[in-house]
Amino acid sequence: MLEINKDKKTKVAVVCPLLKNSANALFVSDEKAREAEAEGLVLAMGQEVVLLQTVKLAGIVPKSFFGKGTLERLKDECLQVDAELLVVDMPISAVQQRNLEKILNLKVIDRTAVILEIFGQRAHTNEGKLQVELAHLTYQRGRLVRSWTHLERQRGGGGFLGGPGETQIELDRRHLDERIVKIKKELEKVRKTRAIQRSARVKVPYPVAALVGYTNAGKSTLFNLITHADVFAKDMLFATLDPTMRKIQIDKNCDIILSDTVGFISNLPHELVMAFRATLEEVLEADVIVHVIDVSNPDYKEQRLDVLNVLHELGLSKIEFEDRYVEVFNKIDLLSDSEKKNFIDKIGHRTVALSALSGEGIPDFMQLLKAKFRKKTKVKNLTIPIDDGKKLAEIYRTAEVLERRDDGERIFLRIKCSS
Ligand SMILES: Nc1nc2c(ncn2[C@@H]2O[C@H](COP(=O)(O)OP(=O)(O)O)[C@@H](O)[C@H]2O)c(=O)[nH]1
Ligand SMILES: [Mg+2]
Repeated sequence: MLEINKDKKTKVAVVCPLLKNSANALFVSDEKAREAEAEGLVLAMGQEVVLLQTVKLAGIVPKSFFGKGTLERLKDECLQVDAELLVVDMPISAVQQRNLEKILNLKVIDRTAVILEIFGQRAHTNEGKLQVELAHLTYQRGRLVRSWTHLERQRGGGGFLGGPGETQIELDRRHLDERIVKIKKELEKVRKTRAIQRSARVKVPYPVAALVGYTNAGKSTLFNLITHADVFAKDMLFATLDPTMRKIQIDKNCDIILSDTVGFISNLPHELVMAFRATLEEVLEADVIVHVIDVSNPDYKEQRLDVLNVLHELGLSKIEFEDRYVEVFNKIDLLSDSEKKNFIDKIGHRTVALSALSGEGIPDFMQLLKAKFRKKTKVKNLTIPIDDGKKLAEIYRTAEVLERRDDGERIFLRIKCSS
């Protein structure tokens, strides 16, 4: 795991390598969108971006990933902005990482490590945590294979890079393998008992709306805008437990929890797919799923379908979609008037176009949420002791009281509340 100081943000330089003549080196079709995503990942990790650039490469240098010229320039630029960490937005080998760190005199991590860090910070459930740990161990294990130095040494290349000897690597590998086996067993167990665990889990006492969508779609911006605008967010019942969950009042007598989630990531390294899906399992438990789409991203259509496919694969049925799903076309402030009209025209009973930055369309979004949750309200009969003022106050705050009478000992209530 990365050693990150919780009180102070780490200054991060982000480099997106772009390989010439290699189609699959492109994660997304647009350089700017890719940079934005790489930046978004570092922000999601809770750190600060001080340098962000795309570097075009003719090829990868086996020893140090980048060539000499690029490295000299990078070193200079990192120094100028006081960078403390370099993120390479592509997988790099352990050897390349070690050499880059030496040359640049900076800690260096790759894209996979960044994503692992985010998942590690955000995994809540047992299964999620185990999946992330498994992915982490697999990643570490892969990085023990020093194929390049090994070859160099066989060829008489010197082995000047240092690092652990082969015996140490064998030991480390065995140790990792043992832990991997152990975690896989635990995962099996967790999966078997998952149904039981779910029902036993402390239920959040309010209905939940979960934000999903690609990294950089604007989920956190929307989350912050809505939860800060609302005075009821201030008593942040769950803020201490989890900063990605906040209570908001969307209507009189209707409090809900809004939950920000780990974003979808383009070209997710395959060893992280299971860990990511485990984090999404929680989303499926939400009462309403809010899919945030960045319509200014040239890939937004593919991304949208991607999210829908994964939600379906995870078990969200088409029928459920009707009342549990809301689609938000975000960043309409970046569109031309005619483009914008296109989205406004599509607004329906489960879609809304807005800008989380300018606030345009936010009232429509709140209306839509309200409508989704209104459907979920139920009428219930309750009886409470007449001297339980606290409970009574709570009921009045969270529900609509339709009828009230008492017999001197008990209060009988007929209320309308969210399920
Ligand atoms: N122009 C514009 N930028 C936005 C809007 N919403 C979010 N952003 C920007 O998009 C970037 C990613 O937003 P963020 O909320 O972190 O995305 P997340 O990864 O989905 O949580 C940030 O730089 C935001 O300022 C919007 O409506 N319009
Ligand atoms: Mg976010």
